[in-house]
Amino acid sequence: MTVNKLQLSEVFSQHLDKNLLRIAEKVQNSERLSEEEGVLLFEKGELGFLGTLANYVADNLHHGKVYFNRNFHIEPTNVCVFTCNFCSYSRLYKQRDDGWELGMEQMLDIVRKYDGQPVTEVHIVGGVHPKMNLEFFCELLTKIKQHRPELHLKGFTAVELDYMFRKAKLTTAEGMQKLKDAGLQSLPGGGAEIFHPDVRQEICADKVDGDGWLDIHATAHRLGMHSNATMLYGHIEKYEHRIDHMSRLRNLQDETKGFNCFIPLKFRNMDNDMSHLKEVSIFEDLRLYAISRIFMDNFKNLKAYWPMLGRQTAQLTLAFGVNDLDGTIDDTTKIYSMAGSEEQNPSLSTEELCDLIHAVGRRPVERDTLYNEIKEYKLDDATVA
Ligand code: V47
Ligand code: SF4
Repeated sequence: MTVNKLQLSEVFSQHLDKNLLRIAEKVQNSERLSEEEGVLLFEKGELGFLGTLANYVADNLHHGKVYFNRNFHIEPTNVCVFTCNFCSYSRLYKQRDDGWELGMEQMLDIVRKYDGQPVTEVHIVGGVHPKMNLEFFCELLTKIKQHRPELHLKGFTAVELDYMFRKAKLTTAEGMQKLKDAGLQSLPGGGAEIFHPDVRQEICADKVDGDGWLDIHATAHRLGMHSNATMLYGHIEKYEHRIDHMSRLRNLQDETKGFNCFIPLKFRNMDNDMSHLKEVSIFEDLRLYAISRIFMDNFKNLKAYWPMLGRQTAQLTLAFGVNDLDGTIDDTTKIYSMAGSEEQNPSLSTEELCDLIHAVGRRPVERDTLYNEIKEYKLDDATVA
């Protein structure tokens, strides 16, 4: 017997939980999901169902385009005054012989290494060193801008900024303005972890709290800067905490429209104080990316950070709502290799990134930090520099 389309949709709607069906209708009508609906998706949404909805949202927004940028990182130090339990990267000041502390010239040498190469962004992020202060970083930004004015300077998590501003005895707005005047253009999304105090208290009690993180980003947005937002998932948090986190970001985005993208970061368990926790499965990663795409309706871009997920899982996320793979990186970050990622020396050429995206039927597009399109790479492009 042949089953016509009408019968199939009837079968489908009988099989689906009524509330999930209602969510699918809301997504189709571009209606915002409530926090309860977000939690329900985590509790009951099957992978295929979530993927279909997330793809629907992403395709409407991006028409198969997947963004990447050409960037490199500077990690000034891994010495840190804080003691986040999930961190495999940091060393306390008294153990600094076991870590690294780059001087001004060493960091400028990293910038000079890219002279003549078509990178558009430097991402500066590291531990919170008690002796690297606001003045030091303003000097660094000024010198990078003098050397290469067109390079976009994205730097410093809200955790680093909170410490820098407090030490300089400045308000957030005053401190941010100083960095902006020195050349800082946007903020990365790190330090957000999970905002809810019940979880934050257990995993990173001593650094800026959720409200403080949001306030720093709101201040940057009000000064005309853009920023990213992350969420560290897959440790002790519950579904409710994930949705609470996303909801707070969604609310701030309604107010300021200053976030460029949302980046879920998977907890990796090597060599840290939470190593006893198992990492979540790739299946759960994909569900989370899909739900993020469905729930975060005012975030245009959803990024899978491939050095943390591994390039194959990152490629899979492209079928679950992701439209951005970050950048070429060129082996300039250690945060995830030290936490046990399969990417021990993360670096992808533009050609490799484009191949990875083409292989799943998507359209690779190079972007700048603010998501202005630079170039689409077609399958038959002979050379990709
Ligand atoms: O805040 C630390 C995370 C973040 C672990 O904005 C860990 O474009 C997993 O935020 N397992 C810093 N995650 C990095 C970051 C980032 C990365 C890439 C792009 C952007 C962007 C921002 O790394 C920290 C923390 O959430 N992290 N340790 C770990 N063991
Ligand atoms: Fe320091 Fe950041 Fe590591 Fe926390 S996650 S210990 S703030 S480097």
